[in-house]
Amino acid sequence: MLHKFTQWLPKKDDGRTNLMVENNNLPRHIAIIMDGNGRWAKEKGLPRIAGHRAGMRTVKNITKAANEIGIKILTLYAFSTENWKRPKEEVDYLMKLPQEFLVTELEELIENNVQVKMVGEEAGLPPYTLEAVKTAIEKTKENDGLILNFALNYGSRNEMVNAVKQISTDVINGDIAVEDINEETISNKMLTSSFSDPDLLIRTSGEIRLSNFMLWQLAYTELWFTDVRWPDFTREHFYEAIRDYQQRSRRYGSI
Ligand code: V07
Repeated sequence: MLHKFTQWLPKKDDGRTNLMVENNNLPRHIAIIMDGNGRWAKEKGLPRIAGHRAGMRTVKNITKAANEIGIKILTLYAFSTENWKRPKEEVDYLMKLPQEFLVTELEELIENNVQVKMVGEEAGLPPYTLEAVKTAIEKTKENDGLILNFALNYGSRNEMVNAVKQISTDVINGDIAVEDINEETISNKMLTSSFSDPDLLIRTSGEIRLSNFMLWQLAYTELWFTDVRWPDFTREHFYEAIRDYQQRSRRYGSI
């Protein structure tokens, strides 16, 4: 099953491009909602899972592109807490992708000094999925290059509910006073507490919404939307988004 549809994979990215980005004012943390895999497949008369497979090649290409220009953190929304509602066959296929991705890519990620991380609920993931991700995290934990952070079984409201529960418990235990709760208290209880907030959010495939992704963390993030389906998203599109970010003036709500 996993080796079908290879003729439809996006091209391997050889790194050659005319379009470049300047390395001043680079976004430190880029988050991506990788939408449009199913739609891409449907438009080609292929099953949805062929789109997911093609999307995995884009993950590889964009990770490489991000690493080469010196992005520090790349967070990819791979599976949301809402995605469990999809047909069982599709969910089963998706849950095999982390393992498949890592079998083929982990060695190169290690060579390229990439650190793999994950944000999301571990509970609910199949053991083989979680084990693959944990192995990758463990094997790349000494690396200090690009952080490749997969949002897997992630939902932002659920993350906030858990933060409220934890802070409430801290209050009851007398570890913090209610008056002392501030934005930092909350940020520290988020699954993303070890990362800076995203500077740039990219969403592919035309939908202009956040879909329960990093709602707290995106407060001041620059947003960039494109109609391009994730499997068709190239290094050129990625650099275009970054150049657009670079020419925006960021004000953080002030003038
Ligand atoms: C998934 C391929 C990309 C398009 C979006 C949906 C389908 C890579 C991973 C992955 C996750 C964790 C990890 C290594 C790789 C992945 C899922 C779906 C569930 F440690 N792509 N990809 N995981 N798609």
